[in-house]
Amino acid sequence: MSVPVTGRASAHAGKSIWHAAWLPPAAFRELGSRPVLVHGEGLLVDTVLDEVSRACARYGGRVWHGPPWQVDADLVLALREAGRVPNVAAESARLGATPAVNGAGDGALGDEGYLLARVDGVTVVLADAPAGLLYGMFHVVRLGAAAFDDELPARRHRPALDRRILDHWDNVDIHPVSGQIERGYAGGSLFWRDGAARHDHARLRDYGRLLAACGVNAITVNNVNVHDTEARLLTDRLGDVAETAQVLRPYGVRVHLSVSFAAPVVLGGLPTADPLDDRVRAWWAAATRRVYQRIPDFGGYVVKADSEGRPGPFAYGRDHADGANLLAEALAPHGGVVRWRAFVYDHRQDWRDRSTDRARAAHDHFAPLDGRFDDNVILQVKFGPIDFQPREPVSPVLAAMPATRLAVELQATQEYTGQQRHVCYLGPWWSEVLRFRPRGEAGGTIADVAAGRAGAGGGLVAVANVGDDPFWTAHPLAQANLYAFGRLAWDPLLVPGAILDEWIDLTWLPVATGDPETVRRTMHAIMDDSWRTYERYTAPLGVGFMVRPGHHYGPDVDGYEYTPWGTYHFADRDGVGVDRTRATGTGFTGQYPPPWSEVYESRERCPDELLLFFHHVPYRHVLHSGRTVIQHIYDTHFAGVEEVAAMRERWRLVAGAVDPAVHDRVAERLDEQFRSAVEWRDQINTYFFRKSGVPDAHGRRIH
Ligand code: GCW
Repeated sequence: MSVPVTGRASAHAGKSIWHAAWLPPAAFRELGSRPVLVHGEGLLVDTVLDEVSRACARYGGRVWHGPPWQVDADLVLALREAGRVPNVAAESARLGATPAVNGAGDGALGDEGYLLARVDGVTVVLADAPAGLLYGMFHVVRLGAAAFDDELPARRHRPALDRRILDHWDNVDIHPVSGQIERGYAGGSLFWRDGAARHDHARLRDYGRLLAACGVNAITVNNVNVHDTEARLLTDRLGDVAETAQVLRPYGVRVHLSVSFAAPVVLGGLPTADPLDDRVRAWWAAATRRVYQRIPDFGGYVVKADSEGRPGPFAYGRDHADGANLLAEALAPHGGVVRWRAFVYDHRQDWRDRSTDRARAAHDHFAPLDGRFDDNVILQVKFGPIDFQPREPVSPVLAAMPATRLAVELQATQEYTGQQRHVCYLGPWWSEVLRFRPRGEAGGTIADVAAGRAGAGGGLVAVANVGDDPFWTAHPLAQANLYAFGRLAWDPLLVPGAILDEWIDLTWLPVATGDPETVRRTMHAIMDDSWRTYERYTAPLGVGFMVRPGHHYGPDVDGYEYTPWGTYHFADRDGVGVDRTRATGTGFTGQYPPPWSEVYESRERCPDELLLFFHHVPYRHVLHSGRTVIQHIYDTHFAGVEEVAAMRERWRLVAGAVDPAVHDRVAERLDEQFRSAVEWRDQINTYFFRKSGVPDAHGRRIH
């Protein structure tokens, strides 16, 4: 038997119907079938109450909020500051009179934390602020029946990072090149359509709900490439931003705005946007004051400056610190931050010039500025030195600026990882990045860098992968990337396979599937290793790109080789790869601290998967795996295609066990993934066979 899983919004006849993603009504079955007590006041407490009430109406439970308090609750959600809880177990937990709770460790719960415990047969969530209660409630939902198990350990939960943000690259107008959403693969924007706000509050609210349930607490509503109409969101179109903020506020999601550095000129009519000019400073101060008048909890600005043609401080002979501090000064009185992007490089370089190296650019520009940024500046750094490739080393900027708040930027939208036509679960890749220790085993992780002191660092950001597609992410399995992003931002030490289990449990509920265990096994078999599968059939050994220029989908080995974009592989008849060593190459390895500066410098010690990122080697160079580079290329490309074929088979076997609409959508995408993987394999293998003249050791067909 299979039951379609749609959101409550399916009731909105005539409006779009969308998939419930990880919050179908049945996810609330356990909570909704019990007596629940909610104690406390506030906007987000009202959200909790609303969620619990709807669940109880559906599943036969009851909810109490305020007197008369005659209730033996199974679940108590209480704000500690609201005073005495009319439930013996919860009250003793609140007073710290319960040994299990006291054993759960000390420490304040903060604005978003909560304590979850099972006390004398009652499940208790305590928080010090309404957002904590909301996150605690979603934790109970995640646990399902286990939330009411007497074995549930008492624990305090706090996010490791305060800032957990999704940047939407959405345009208000349909841009002639980048469309409604730049690098968007899931239909139109949730916020904007064809030059105007959409006002689709039901859908937006559901989006906020999905975000809160995985821990995301902020979004940016427009593209970092700020075009003319979008620039005006800061001024005369601010009302649209305020409206979005209002819809998302009950779910604890704050709104940020991408702004143009040239705003004082294009919007304010000033002759200059020079960051040291007093008129410019006054203009930003006034504009920002107006933003906070309309949106008191506004998060802040995002700026892409002097990057890929965007305006910036260089035009006035100023540097990035001058530029960022200008906006920081305007935001500071209101508690806002400016996220200044470090994605700055020369996109008009001469491919003949082998000394210029795009990988070096962010460090060259920003590392010397460490210590010059104001406290409310966050430097937002792409996780790798190039551009969201399926494999890159971690950006050395993240180890070079101890006196600056740094945010790590990931890309959930799958620009370079299959554009939501290919299955590519990014949890394992992000986890690897977050656990990387740029100073070696004795030093901290990238997650520590993003967390800063006590979580107050720059945080974790991802470019969003959702749109108005009924499945939110077009590929239904790409929802897992959004979910995993939120969960990793909350706790970077979570294990990607366990996150996937959470997502599977919430999304593919037993009531909706004929055979939950088979569905779970199938999901894991398809998704666990899907990022590595993608890596196998695309550009090899960390060399990157080899995609079609412009739209970046599908293979084109030399597509970028003779262009100004700085993404080259330098394949010739003898070998392939980019020499980024200090000894003979661009010197990029010198931007890393030890031990990585030494490890990457050495052809022998460099990890196989990054060899061609750092070294130009002969085709017969032998990897740690024992295979030659050329044989590795052939083997992985044949293997990658076989793995996709196996995914497709597995998916066929669960037809009938999942919602037919979801099944069809995934099946159609897997067909395309298979076609595309074959194309990648054949172009890459043929290219390197023709260049090298080295035959495949196994005599397989190469064209
Ligand atoms: O990867 C590149 C994308 C651009 C994007 C840019 C950026 C928003 O191809 O579309 O522009 O990165 O991160 O600014």
